[in-house]
Formats: sequence, C-alpha cells, structure tokens
Amino acid sequence: MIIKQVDRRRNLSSEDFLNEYFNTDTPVILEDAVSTWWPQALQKWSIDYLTDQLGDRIVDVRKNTSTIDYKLGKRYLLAKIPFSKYAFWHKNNMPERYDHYLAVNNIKAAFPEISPHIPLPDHVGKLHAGPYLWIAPDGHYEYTHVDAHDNFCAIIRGRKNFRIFSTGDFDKLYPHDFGSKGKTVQSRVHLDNIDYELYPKMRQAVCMEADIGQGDVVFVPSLFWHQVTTIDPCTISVNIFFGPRGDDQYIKKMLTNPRSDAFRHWILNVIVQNKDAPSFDHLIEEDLPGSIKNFLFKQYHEHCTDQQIEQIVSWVRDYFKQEHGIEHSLVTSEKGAARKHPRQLKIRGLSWRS
Ligand SMILES: O=C(O)CCC(=O)C(=O)O
Ligand SMILES: [Fe+2]
Repeated sequence: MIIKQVDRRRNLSSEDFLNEYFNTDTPVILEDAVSTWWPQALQKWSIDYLTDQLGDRIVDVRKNTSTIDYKLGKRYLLAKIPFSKYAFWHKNNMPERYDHYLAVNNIKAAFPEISPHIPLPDHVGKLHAGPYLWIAPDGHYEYTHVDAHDNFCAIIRGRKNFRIFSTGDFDKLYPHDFGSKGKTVQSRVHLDNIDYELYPKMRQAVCMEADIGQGDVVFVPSLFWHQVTTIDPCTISVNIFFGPRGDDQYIKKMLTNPRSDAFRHWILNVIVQNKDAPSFDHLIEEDLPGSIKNFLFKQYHEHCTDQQIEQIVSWVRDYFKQEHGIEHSLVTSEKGAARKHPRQLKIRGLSWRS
C-alpha cells in the first residue's frame, strides 16, 4: 500500500474548495473550519454540556463495537438508551464505552436544541442527509467502507485518523459481495493487518492519510473508501452527507467514470439486499425502473432521466443473467417509471449482515 498525506488548507473559500478539491475529487482537510462554520458548537459542546441539553433523550447506539465482526463490517446490534447513560459511561471511564458507539444520530430530528449550532456551510452544495452526531471512544475502529454521498466530517472535540482511497481504487480494496446489508459497501481488507497474499491488489492501492483534530473538517468524496480510527477518548464529531448544487448533477456524476464501477456495486448491493423480501420478484419484473427512480430521489433529492434508469436497469438485468442464469423480462423505464406506486427498494439493516 502506498501512503500519502491529504492536503491541509486554512481559510479555504467555498469557491476555491469547489475548484481545487470538490470538482477534482480530491480529499482535503479544512483546518479549523469549524471555528467559522459552527463557533457555538466549538465553544460549548462537551459531554457535560450535551448531557445538560439532552438529558434522558433516547438515542440509537451501536452495540458490540469492539468485536472482530464489527471491525470487519459484518455485524452489530442497535440499542436505544438514554443519552445520559451513554454519557455516564464516558464521564466515568466505564468499560461499556468501548463496546458501544453513538453513531449517525440525526441532529435536527433527534436533538433540536443543539441543531441551531450547526447551520449548513456554503461549502455544502446540496444537503443529502444529516448533519449527524457521533461520539466515539478512543481506539474505535470504523471498518473501511464507501458511502454513496460526498461527505464532510468535522471534529468538535478529540481527534480521528482517516485513511482514504480513491473511488478509482474501488476493486483494489475487495468489496464484499452484493447483498450485504446496510447503506454502505464494506471492504474485506482489515487495514491494520493487510493480508497481501489474499488481497494482492492492495499493494498498488494509494492510502491518503488525514489526521484531524478539534475544529478540523475532512472532505471525503463520494464512493471513496475510508477507514476511521478514533484517537482520543470521547471524541465528538459531526458529519454531513451532500452532493453538488443543482437538481441533475449527482446521479450524472455517479454514472461517470471512474465512479460508475463503485456506484454499480453500491446500487446492485441495495437491490440484491431486497432479494429475500416477499415481493421481490414482482418488484424486479414490474416495478424496477419506478422503484429505482423513487429510491434515488429519496437519497439525492433529484430525478433520474430515463436514460440513467435504463443504464441501472441494464446492470440489474446483466447481473441476474450472469450470476443466476435468470432472464427477467424487465419493463422499460417508460412504462415502469409511470407506475403510481411501485414497490419499494429498501436499505436492509446492517445487523442482519451475515
Ligand atoms: O467517524 C467515524 O467513526 C466514521 C465516520 C464515517 O464513516 C463517515 O463520516 O462517513
Ligand atoms: Fe463513512
């Protein structure tokens, strides 16, 4: 594996970010950007302050996060617990903190009290999802995965290390087979212990390292692999999933090289996740174009063109033909996209991943 460092830039305007990094698919650390984006969060947020604000609010917390299955992206359980309990483990250095992770909690929906501290910065073209709150213990290993959104991850307290690989290196990191659960696609490679015999293409993979601390933001372009290790106890971070401004830019970008291989994998992974759902055969025979259209609208708040849907449908058709010898008589996008209530494609939970 070849190692490089991610650029560090201070006071980078949104225009320069767009031209130099976003449009060129280059990760970057925006040093100390939080002090201009979210000064209130940077000044106020601590585990004590958040406990005062949020008290016994019920939050989603991942369990079993110290197990090897979690580290390999295979399995975790979700628990709903009061925020104060999670905070207590951290404030009192309880062992429980190492086996749990308060991850991806939607700030606007779950914590309206502190949501005004996190306005959208100009650097975000179009919000897809979030902002999300994360509170992690030191040493937490977040397995290598891709998200199908551009991403800013900002540190409010503590430090994290990101290891990022371009979407052009998608196959070099050996994604899991189609159908594994969850919104992300995981790599099979454990970056702290790379088996080069098993994963020889990893020798050529370029790892872009980013160490980020309090106030820093890292930009991870969509469908770029990333592994995230938390360095400091009780590290508090916020992330935002976004895409370019406009109503017809994101899916176009997903279907353009070098991203289209990773996007094909990501969308086929979602479709195959639905294989065991009772209405899957109907979905695939009758509703596929409309289902894909609705599903992508939910993710990206934009409509695909018929041509874009045809492209995705042809991936599905080819996959089922090649892998399962099944010839689906898939409907055309014209007819399928016109159906009023097509059956729904859904993200199936990570805790099911086998
Ligand atoms: O901070 C972490 O532990 C993981 C963050 C991540 O994967 C993301 O922001 O997409
Ligand atoms: Fe991620």
